[in-house]
Amino acid sequence: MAPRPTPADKFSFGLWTVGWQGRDPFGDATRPALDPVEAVHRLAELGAYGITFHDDDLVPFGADAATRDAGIARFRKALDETGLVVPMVTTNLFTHPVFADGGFTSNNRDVRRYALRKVLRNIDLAAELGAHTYVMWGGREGAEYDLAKDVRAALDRYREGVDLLCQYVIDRGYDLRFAIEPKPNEPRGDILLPTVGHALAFISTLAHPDLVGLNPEVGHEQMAGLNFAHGIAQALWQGKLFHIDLNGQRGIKYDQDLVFGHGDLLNSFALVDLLEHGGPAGGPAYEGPRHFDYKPSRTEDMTGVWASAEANMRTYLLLKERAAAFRADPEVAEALAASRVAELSTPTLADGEGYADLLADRAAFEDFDPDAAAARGYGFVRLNQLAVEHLLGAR
Ligand SMILES: [Mn+2]
Repeated sequence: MAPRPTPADKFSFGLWTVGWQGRDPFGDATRPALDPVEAVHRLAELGAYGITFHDDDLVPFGADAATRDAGIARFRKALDETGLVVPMVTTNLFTHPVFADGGFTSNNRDVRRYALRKVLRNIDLAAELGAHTYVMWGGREGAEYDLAKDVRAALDRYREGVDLLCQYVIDRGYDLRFAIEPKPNEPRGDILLPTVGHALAFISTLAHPDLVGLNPEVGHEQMAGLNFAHGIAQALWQGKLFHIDLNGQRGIKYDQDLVFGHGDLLNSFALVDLLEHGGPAGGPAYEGPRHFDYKPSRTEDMTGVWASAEANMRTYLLLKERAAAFRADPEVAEALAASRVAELSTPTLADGEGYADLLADRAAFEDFDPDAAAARGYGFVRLNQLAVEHLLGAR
C-alpha cells in the first residue's frame, strides 16, 4: 500500500509533462491537447503541490496581448481554486524555428537579442506568480558541426546573457534564482554545458554566481553515462542544488523521460535516500520541490497520463519509505560501520596538523603495513545487498 501524496511532499509537475501529446520525430500526436486549467485541477486532486511551465505552454507563441492576458488570468483562477503554487518557471527557446541555432548563443545576434527579450518578459510573469526558481535549459544552445560554432565565443555570449538576467532580477528586487539544466545532446548533436560538472564550472565565471545554481535531470546525466546520485551529491556539496528534475532513463540512448524509478531504480533509491536522509542531522538534504520532468509514453491514453503522473509520486514516496527502513535497520548500521562509511567524514589530518607533522609520523608511512591494510575487505557488496533487499520489501 503506497502512501498517498499530499502538498507537504512538495511534488510538482511541468505543464508540458502531462500535457505532452506524444509527438516524436517519427510519429504524430497520440493524445488530444490538454487545457492547462484541467492540468491544474487534476494534479491538485492527485496530491501535487505545484505546477511549472514554459511561457509557450501557457500562451501560444506569438499570441497577441489580449490572448496572453486571458490565458494567464484563467490559469491564475485555477491556481486560486486549487491552492496549487508555481515554484518554477522557464522559457521555451527551442521550439520555434527562429531558435534553430539556439537563443543566447545563436550565431545570429538579432536572435540572441530576441531570446533575451523573450526571457525578460517571462521573468516578470514568473515573479508575479510567486516563482522562486527560473530554469534555463539551453536545448538548442549547441552544434552539430564543430567548425560552425566558436565554442569560446558561445560561452562568452551565454555568460553575457545570464549576467544580464541576473542584473535584471537584482534591479527589479525579485526573489528569484536561476537554475541551469545540463543535457549532453538532443535536440542538438552536442549541447553546451552538457553535464552538472560543466555547468558548475561555468557558474563560477559569472558576475553573480550566488544567483545561479543547477536543475539537474536524472535522464540527462544518465544519457552521458554518469551517476546521477553522485552529481546531485556534488551539487549539494557546492550549495548549488536549486531545483531537481526527476524521471527515469534506461542507459545511454535518446532522452526517454520515463516515470521516476522506471530506469535505474537502485540509483533512484540512493538519490531519495540522499535527498530525504542525507542532511546533517539525518533529515532532508534538499528542501525544494520534488519536480517531475517526465513524459507519459505515447502508448498511453489520458487515463494512462494521470496514472503515470501518480506513479511518479507513489514511487518517490515508496523509495522514501524504503530508505527510512534501510536507515533504521540495525544490520544496515552494522554493515555501514564495517564498510567504514562514517570514517570518511574524519579529516585525514588531525586538528592543526600540517605536512611537517605528517612527514614526521612514522605510523603513516615507515611503520604502515600496506599489505595488512589491503588484506581487509570493505564489505560494500553486503551493504548493497541490504539496500536491494530493503528495496524489494524483503526486510
Ligand atoms: Mn529529459
